Amino acid sequence: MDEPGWIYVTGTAGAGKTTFVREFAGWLKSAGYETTVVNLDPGNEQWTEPPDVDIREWVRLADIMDDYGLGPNGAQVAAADMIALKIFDIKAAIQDLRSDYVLVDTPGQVELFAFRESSRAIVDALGGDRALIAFLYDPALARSPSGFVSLLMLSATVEFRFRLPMVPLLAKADVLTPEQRDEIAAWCEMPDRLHERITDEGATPDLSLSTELLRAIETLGPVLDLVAVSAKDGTGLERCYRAVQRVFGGSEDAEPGQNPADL
Ligand SMILES: Nc1nc2c(ncn2[C@@H]2O[C@H](COP(=O)(O)OP(=O)(O)OP(=O)(O)O)[C@@H](O)[C@H]2O)c(=O)[nH]1
Ligand SMILES: [Mg+2]
Repeated sequence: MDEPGWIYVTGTAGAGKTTFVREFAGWLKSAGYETTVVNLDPGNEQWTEPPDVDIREWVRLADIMDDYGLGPNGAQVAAADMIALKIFDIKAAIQDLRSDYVLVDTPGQVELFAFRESSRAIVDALGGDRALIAFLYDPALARSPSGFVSLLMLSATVEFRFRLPMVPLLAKADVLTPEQRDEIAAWCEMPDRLHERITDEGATPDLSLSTELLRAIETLGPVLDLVAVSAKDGTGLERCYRAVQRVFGGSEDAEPGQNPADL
């Protein structure tokens, strides 16, 4: 059997990761792909539909907080190390399900996930060969120029840490007006426009910071093919699928036996 395509869904707290995983999994399944949903967040108690493989069977945040007297962030750090120790059991449970795609929901605190060495080990052990990161841009941040730049930098940091290809997604696109979506799209294509809007927001105390950040944006921004998605109304899921397929190097078309109308 071919290695499945592993999609690790990350983004800042509340960006819409869990909801996106559920909706995109539904879309993939209706397009005819065997899809496994994995919850890698030991603190996620909010699944309306249980994931296929749930880290909480092995490691639970609430138990770690009780057992070690830790707060939620300290417990997430401890949990990442505990998950790494169980990773081969978790991988076996996922492999038993034999799927085309594995959608992985990751902990809300992206910086904890991205900056722990054990997270890198977990991703490498699970599916390092055919894997990508779907990074969700929270619209509440992405709609302001400085928020957008902060997310650009954060997503670059995550990509740099995991060394995996990235599919950037503008989440909850339904909460943005068409004008806001157009403006964000323009920032992706025209760094000068973003430069102007950042300057309008005022200079940073250290002027070289603005200059250097803007130089980085000129490098990162134009290659940003940000796909607007909404888990609420299903917008952009097909474009998201095509972006995923481009990374995995497969055909963007439906595979034999699939109903193209579903794509
Ligand atoms: N309007 C709208 N709301 C959404 C969408 N996706 C998620 N939400 C809402 O955003 C909130 C956070 O969604 P989650 O899916 O729990 O976000 P998350 O990134 O998994 O959150 P953490 O794991 O706690 O970091 C919830 O109230 C969702 O109902 C969307 O596409 N549109
Ligand atoms: Mg979540």
